[in-house]
Amino acid sequence: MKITNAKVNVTCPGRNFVTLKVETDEGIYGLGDATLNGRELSVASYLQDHILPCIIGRDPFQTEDIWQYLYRGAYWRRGPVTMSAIAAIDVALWDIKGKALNTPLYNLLGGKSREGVLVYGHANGKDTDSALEDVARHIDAGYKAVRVQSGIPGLASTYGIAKNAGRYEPAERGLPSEHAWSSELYLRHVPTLFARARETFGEGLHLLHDCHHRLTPIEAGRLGKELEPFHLFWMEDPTPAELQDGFKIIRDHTTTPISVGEVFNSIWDAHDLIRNQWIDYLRMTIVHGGGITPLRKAADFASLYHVRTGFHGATDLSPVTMAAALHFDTAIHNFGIQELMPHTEETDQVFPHQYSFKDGMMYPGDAPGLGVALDEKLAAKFEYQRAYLPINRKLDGTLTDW
Ligand code: KDG
Ligand code: MG
Repeated sequence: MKITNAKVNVTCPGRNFVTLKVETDEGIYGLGDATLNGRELSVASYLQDHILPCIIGRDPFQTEDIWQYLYRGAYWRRGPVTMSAIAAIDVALWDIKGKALNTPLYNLLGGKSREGVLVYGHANGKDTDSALEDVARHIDAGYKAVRVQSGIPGLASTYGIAKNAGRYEPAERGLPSEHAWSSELYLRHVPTLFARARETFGEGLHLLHDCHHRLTPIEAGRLGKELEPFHLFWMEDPTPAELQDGFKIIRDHTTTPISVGEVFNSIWDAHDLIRNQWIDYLRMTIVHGGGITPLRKAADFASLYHVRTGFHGATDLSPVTMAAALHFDTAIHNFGIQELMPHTEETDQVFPHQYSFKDGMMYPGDAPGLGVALDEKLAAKFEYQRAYLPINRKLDGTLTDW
C-alpha cells in the first residue's frame, strides 16, 4: 500500500479544527487531528508546506519509521506546532492500518483491557450554588466523575466558568480577552466549594478540579492539603510545569492526587515528574503529544511508576482525537480517566463518529480504524475564524499564567 495524496482541512463548526486526510492507492484513507487552539494555521502550514511532500509514496504501515523520520529528520525537535503536525500524520496512518486490517484501532494497541472508559464532565457556575446545581445536572446525565469550577468571590471572571449558563468555551473571536487573578481570593474560596460539594453529594461521586497552572508550588501544596478531607480524584495543573522539580514541593505537602500535562508535547516534559513519582496522572494527549506512536511508549514508561493516563478532552481536541483517545484508553493497562467536554451539534455533524456515551462511560465502537469520518462538504460551509485564548493579569496588572 502507498500514500498517494494528503490534504489539510480547516473548518469552524462553532470552533476551529484542523484535520488531515491521508489517501492511499487502495482507496483507504485515514484522518488525523492537527488542532492547536489559537494557533491553528501554523500547524496547517507545517503540514502543508513542510511535511506532506515527504510522505507521498510511503507505506502507511510504517508508523514507527515515518514517526522517526518526521521527528528526527526535521532536526528541530519538539514544540506544540511540530508535534501536533506529526501527530496528525501518525494518527491518520494508524486509522489506515485499522481499516486495512478491518479491525478497530484498540485491537492494534493490545485489545480491550476494559469494557468502557470512565469519563469526567465539567460542572461550572458563577458561584458555589450554581456550580453545585450543574454537578447535579451531570449526575442526572449519568456522570460518575465531575470536575467542579466556580466563580471566585471578588474576581469578575475566571477559568472554566461559562459567560452565560451552559457550555464553557475559552477561545474567543477578536483579540485575547483579559481576566483578573488573585491566588489569595482563589485559595480562600476553593476549599469551601469542595466542602459543600462533598456535603451535598456524598463520597460516591469522583470530584476533580483544575487549577489551570496558576499557583506556585507552595500555594498548591497548601490547597492540596486543605482539599484532603474531600478526597478529590485529582487536582490538575497546580503549577506551571516547566520546572519539574516544583512538583516535589507539592508532593511533600499533600496526598491529594496530581494530574498534569495537557500542554506537554514530549515525554521529556514529564520525565522527572514520572520517574520521581511526583504525579499520579499524565494528561499529555495524542494530538499535542505527537500521536499514538510516542504516547504508547509514554504510557508504558508511566506504568512503571504507578502513573496512569488522564487524557485532555476539551472541545478544542476534535472528534478525531476523541476517537483515538477512546481506543487508546480501552487498550492500555494504566488508563485512569478521560476528560469529556461534548462538542456542539454542528461539530458532531461535520465529524460523524462511532463513539458513544452511556452512564458515565464512553465506548469507541467497533468500526475498523478510528470510527470517525469528515463530512468535507459540510465542513466547507464553516469558514476559519481567528480566535484566541484569554490572558490573565494579577490585580495590580502583572501578566500571569492563564
Ligand atoms: O485550549 C485550552 C483548553 O483546552 C484548556 O484550557 C482546557 O484546561 C483545560 C481542560 O482541562 O480541559
Ligand atoms: Mg486543564
